[in-house]
Amino acid sequence: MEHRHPFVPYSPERYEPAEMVRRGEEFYRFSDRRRSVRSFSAEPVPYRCIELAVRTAGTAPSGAHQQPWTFVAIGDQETKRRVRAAAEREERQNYEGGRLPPEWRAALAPLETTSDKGYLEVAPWLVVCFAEKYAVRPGHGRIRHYYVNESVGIACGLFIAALHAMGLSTLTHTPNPMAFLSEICERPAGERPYILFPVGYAAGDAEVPDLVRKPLEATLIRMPGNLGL
Ligand code: IYR
Repeated sequence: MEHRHPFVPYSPERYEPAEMVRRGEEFYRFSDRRRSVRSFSAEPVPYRCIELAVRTAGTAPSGAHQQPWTFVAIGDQETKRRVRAAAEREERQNYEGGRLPPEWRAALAPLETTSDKGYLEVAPWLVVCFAEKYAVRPGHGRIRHYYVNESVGIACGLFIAALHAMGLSTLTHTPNPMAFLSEICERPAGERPYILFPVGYAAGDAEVPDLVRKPLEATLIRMPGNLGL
């Protein structure tokens, strides 16, 4: 951004320790109920929900506050069909054409994913997040963006959490390669497809693998000697 920002006071909420823990537990339990879904209901979802999820994504911190993200919402059946066809074309090469190295295939095997991406036509919305590697200002050329992957990753995390808060499901789908999304969504060269999110209600008969989350002891390491209550 060219202009400077005035500084304004900021006083986030404070809670008593017991209330902090209660709120943290509640948010954790809510987050722990979220699962990635590959089986969607075709039931329509209000566009307002997509707007709210993207507004939430846009609250993410970003390198130099450059906000290097753009979300494209696709609700049109014919465009969804084109996305599915292009994604499956690529994935057939991955799964059936031997493009996925054996080690990668082995890592995916427990999830039972295949080149069939039918959910891309069933979910009422496909939301494609683009990462803006650089901006183009007429007369200035390219303006480099910083920490694009970190910034866009955080924005996508918030997007997923917002959908979950509304009772909606999604999948962080990364068809590989996904350059076809730039073409279908008509995005400029500085933007790269980052994640394709089918968004909708989970199908009534949806099933998910019974995965176990890594325990806290393996996720958080407390170094000795630090202060803490
Ligand atoms: N993009 C492929 C393969 C795939 C890769 C990973 I890593 C996953 O966690 C899941 C799938 C596909 O969408 O099937």
